[in-house]
Amino acid sequence: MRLTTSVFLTSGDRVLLAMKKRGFGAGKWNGVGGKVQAGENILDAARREAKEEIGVEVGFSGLRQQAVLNFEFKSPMKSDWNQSCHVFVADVWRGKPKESEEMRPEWFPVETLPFEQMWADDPVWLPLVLAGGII
Ligand code: 8WT
Repeated sequence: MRLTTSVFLTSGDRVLLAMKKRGFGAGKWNGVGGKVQAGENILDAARREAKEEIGVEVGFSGLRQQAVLNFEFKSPMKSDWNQSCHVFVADVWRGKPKESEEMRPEWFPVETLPFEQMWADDPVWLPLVLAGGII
């Protein structure tokens, strides 16, 4: 199964989500992240995607891994979408989140997340992760 990462920056009671502007998941608010490349470890992938997608540098020590989520598509035609997604939360980073060609970042209060414009699975696990839970 494909390895992916998802990183959520938090600041007090707010979380940074990013609107995916194109490709897989376009039109949804998401963490930043994506596919782990060949020869790359998961932490390096998480840091690379944060830099590429919103221009922030997250140190290794700032990234807390809080979930591993296995997304399995039941349709054989979509089995290449299956992914093992490693979820990180970071409250320390360098730089101001900025828009890229792929992502438009925005802060949301953790109590009012825009679930109607997010993946259907997010309400199941994201509040638990943002409350500090390990999944
Ligand atoms: C999610 C990123 C995803 N769910 N919550 C995702 N964040 C249902 S498949 C799926 N990518 N892919």
